[in-house]
Amino acid sequence: MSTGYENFLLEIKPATEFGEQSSDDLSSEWDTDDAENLSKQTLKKKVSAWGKIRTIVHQLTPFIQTYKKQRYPWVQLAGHQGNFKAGEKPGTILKKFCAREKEAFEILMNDSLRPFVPKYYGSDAEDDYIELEDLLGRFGNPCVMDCKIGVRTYLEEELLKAKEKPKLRKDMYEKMLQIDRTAPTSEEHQMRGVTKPRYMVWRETISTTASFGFRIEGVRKSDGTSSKDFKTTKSEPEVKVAFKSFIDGYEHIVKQYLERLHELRHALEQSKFFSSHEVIGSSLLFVHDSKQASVWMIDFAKTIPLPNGVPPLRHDVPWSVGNHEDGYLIGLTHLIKIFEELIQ
Ligand code: I3P
Repeated sequence: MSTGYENFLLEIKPATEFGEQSSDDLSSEWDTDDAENLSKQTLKKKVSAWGKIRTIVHQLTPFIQTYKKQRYPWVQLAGHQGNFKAGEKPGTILKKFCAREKEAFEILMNDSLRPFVPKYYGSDAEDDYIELEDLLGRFGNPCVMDCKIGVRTYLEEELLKAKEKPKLRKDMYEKMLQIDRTAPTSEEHQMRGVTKPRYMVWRETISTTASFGFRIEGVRKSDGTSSKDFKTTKSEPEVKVAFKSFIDGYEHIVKQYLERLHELRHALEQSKFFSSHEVIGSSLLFVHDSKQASVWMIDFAKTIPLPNGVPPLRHDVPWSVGNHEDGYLIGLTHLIKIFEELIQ
């Protein structure tokens, strides 16, 4: 695919997630404190204005609107390009700058995990973007699958922040409703909002995150069709159906995926980066065409060094507040098991 994996990622988000916002950047409208200060009428006006923008952008740019990290849909409406754009050098992409991700890549370039992450070429002078290898460049009409790894998808610090100053996310409440109208508590229904950790934990339990340590975020097949309809894919048979569909017609390359996953596990065991970082919200990107298959670790915006005094992480033990464990290896072990069973 000549356009790079940013386009794949742009495509796979469903329209229903268009209202996604960052708690850091955009949630003030939904903060309890702020909401209290607004009259009901003002709040109603704001919501309906938002709804209109959402509709317009949805009609004009149905794919770009739903990009994973896109938290400024009106910015898209104004022509901004979202989190990714084509790199200036061939074979590269530019990803919206995130200091944590930049720091992670800087360390990863000198770590045993280097062959398992996109090459990092630095950031621009203004720190607007980081430049990364386009992982799809070497594939012809690739099939791509994004699996978010770990038993947990929020940082311990997010949890702490939410406890100290709970913020209500209306967008997350609405996303919850779209999947299960009975999921919010009566109090949440009343407030028409949920906190981010509450939503994230709920998402973990309705999918395979909490049980298997990974979940499928999106799949794109070589015929160009894509789906992100995996939020409630929870049982092993359901995961296998999705994986089978992903490799349908390419069964001969599954062995390559397995080899790569075993190599990754070995590299993780050697990695100083891995033992010293809480890896949250990071994905494994599976890419294959008719000749080759490979897997990379991507998305390090929520990968952070352990605080002083916390012992190196094992990544294969349960999380409890304070131990910073993320269950990354629990997820990898399950993925390997499922691919092994698919070969059989
Ligand atoms: C989103 C998903 C993202 C998360 C985002 C959520 O939920 O969990 O990982 O971003 O939070 O809305 P969903 O997949 O159900 O749409 P981060 O990982 O960056 O926290 P956000 O809306 O605050 O960006």
